[in-house]
Amino acid sequence: MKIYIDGAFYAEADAKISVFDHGLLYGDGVFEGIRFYNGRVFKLEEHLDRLWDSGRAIALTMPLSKEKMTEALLETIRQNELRDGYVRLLVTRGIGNLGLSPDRCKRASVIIIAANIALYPEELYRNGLDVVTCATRRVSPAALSPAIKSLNYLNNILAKIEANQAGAGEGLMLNEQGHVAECTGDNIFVLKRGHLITPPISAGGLRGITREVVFQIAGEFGIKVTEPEMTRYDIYTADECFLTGTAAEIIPVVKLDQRPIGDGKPGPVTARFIARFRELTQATGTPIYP
Ligand code: PXG
Repeated sequence: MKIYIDGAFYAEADAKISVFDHGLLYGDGVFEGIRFYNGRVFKLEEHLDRLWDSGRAIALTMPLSKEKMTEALLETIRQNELRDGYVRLLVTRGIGNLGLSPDRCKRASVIIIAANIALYPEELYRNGLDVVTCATRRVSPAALSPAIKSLNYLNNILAKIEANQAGAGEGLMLNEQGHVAECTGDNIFVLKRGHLITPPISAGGLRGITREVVFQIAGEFGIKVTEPEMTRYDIYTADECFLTGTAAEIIPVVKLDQRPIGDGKPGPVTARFIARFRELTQATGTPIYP
């Protein structure tokens, strides 16, 4: 595997960063998880736009232009001779001292890792996921906006530990008011009486790029989507439910807190969204090998 760090490629064993990097010392940095399919990067511009927004929100100056970042990312995939996989793109605050002020960090560092993704097992797409509600609340937007895709994922990790301990596939996270925010690494949708609902971003979720694709597909299908404040009741009483994320793509949910959703099997509308999503990932995106 060849890993990009600040303009050069390194073998896995040599791909190292300083222990004084504030990405490590404080989780001070931003990132994106991006997929490529069939020789094309899916929704690359959208991911870079979000990365830039995350950077601006934490007052981090990007060390590369979007054009240079695009070229670095495509070249990393080419160096690894991959056509299908996952890219982790990180921008850390860079090397500083042991104080938490970023003033001493002269230059942000860019790390790009391209790999074959460990996909969720295919049977989960056929059988659906069990989800449990986590006691850990999504961090308040008044403290740290959950719209920032930062290297600080402890809030999500603590919730993920709860989901793992419960033997569930994902954990549902509520905000401080008890409204549904999102799952630990995915957005959530439910279908009720033919309409889709998903929590508004203001409830404390990430503006997921897969979520945006679901809005687009819903438009094609003529299915109405709204973003009301949601509670667990809306999920318990739904006809269908699914999660969206770059890693998970679109994955059916069949249980929340041991209550079967709908008939307890992945729903037919969910299946149509999964099929259309797969068409889009196979046929659209930025070509890697011109
Ligand atoms: N919410 C959160 C908190 C996320 O981290 C999503 C929603 C979905 O967004 P996209 O843009 O991917 O549709 C994410 C992103 C993993 C993993 O390994 C998942 C994400 C990030 C990092 C790792 O499962 N999901």
